[in-house]
Amino acid sequence: MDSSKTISPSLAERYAVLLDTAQTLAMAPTPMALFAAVCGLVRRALPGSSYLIAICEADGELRPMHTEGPDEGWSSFCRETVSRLRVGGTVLEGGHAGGCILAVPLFHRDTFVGCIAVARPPDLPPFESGDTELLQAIGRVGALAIRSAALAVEAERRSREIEQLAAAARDLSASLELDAVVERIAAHAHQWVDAPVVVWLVEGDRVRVAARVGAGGVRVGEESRLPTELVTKMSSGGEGAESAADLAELLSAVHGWLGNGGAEGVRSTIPLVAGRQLVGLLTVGPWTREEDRDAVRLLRRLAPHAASAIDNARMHAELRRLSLTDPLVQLPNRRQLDLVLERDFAAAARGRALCFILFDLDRFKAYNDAYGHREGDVALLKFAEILRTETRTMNLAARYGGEEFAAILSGTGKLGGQMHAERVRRRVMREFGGKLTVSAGVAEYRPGMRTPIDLVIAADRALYRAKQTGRNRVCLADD
Ligand code: GH3
Ligand code: MG
Ligand code: MG
Repeated sequence: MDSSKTISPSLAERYAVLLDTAQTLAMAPTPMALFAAVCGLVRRALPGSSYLIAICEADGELRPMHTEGPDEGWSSFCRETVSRLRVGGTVLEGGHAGGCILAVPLFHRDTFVGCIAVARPPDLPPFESGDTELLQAIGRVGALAIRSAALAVEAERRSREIEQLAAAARDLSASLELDAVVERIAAHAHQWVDAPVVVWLVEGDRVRVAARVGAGGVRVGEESRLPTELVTKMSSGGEGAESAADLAELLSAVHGWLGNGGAEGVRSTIPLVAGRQLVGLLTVGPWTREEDRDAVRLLRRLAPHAASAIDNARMHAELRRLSLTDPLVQLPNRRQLDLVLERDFAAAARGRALCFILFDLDRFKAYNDAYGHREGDVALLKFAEILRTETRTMNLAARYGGEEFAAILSGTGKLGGQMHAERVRRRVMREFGGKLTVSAGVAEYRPGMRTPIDLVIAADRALYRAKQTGRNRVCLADD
């Protein structure tokens, strides 16, 4: 006597289920309704406590699509049994608390589509061969519909992802400021994955923390050196960079550096490669949720957009730097001087001291005539270097134009300016051995001045006096 007879539906009922299957599947209006309908049929035919319909996804993983009843740890069940199911095997094994689980694979033609599983608690009789055959029969009838539904779900998920990706890529390309770009990358990643995020920028062989969201073992601004060889290999292009064995070495360095803070979960690092250049890294984790796996996959697809946004922002910064730098002497040019003077003049109007100095090389035309234009250029470079090293980094030394240079000393008055100009003048005497000299006019901000031009005119007048009274000297503006 088979004890299952007492709990299982009659043979006639089982056939009725099978006959109903095709019709039920044909009537399901949506993929999710279809999964629920299949599950309902299985429940009618095979009493149990929990049910699972899982789908084999494009990456070969088996994912729960629909479950009913208490969770039997279906996600890990799928991971552990997928290799057996894929080759057509039926799975019959112990479930929670002494129960048992029966799972059959679904095949459409020869393609592994997914599986149906039923869990039965210990107080019900164990599964028998008739149960397996019935489940297989339902699977055979339902496989095509389940496959189509799974494809529809997958297509919908992908189109949602494409929308998300497009929106994020648009957002990243909307800014040309590097700081804003890395902040946005971190914000998007954190929005998608429920875990700490760090954006690293690679500059030469250095890697620096550029943005961070959520708890993490590193601070923005921290940096470290990477083996140059590694960066070169990593920069070998998108796919190559991902698969390079060296990536593991790099990541373990970065991950070791991040520390784990005792947290469980997976940490993922995504290389940001623009062109053939490794421009940064994105680390997310530790993450634990199943849906974070999809989010990380999506982040990998965002990576090229993130990398090119970083690249563009850097290019923009470089162009801006070039447009503000004199190409011959590599000092800030007149344009940058005007910007800084505007800013410092406003601060001076609020009470901060400000000194402006104009330098003009003496009889430079004659110097050119005597030594040639090329030697003249060398002299300009040398003077620029003297001015640069004599000027503190908080101040500004600039090429004003031709053989004229300027210094803006913020927080300094006329006497401080005079000392600075004198130091420069004496060094020129020393380093050029008297063959070239410089004159300077020094002016400080006065409350009557209305615009920066007033300050420049005052310095120019002082310079004119230096020229008139013999050159190779520093003159102060009249009060
Ligand atoms: P002063 O003492 O009155 O300033 O005499 P000066 O000869 O220096 O003044 P002037 O304004 O007559 O001549 C400036 C010279 O600077 C003329 C110009 O050829 C030269 N000069 C300007 N820019 C450059 C440059 O980029 N390279 C070189 N080699 N010479 C330059
Ligand atoms: Mg001049
Ligand atoms: Mg001159």
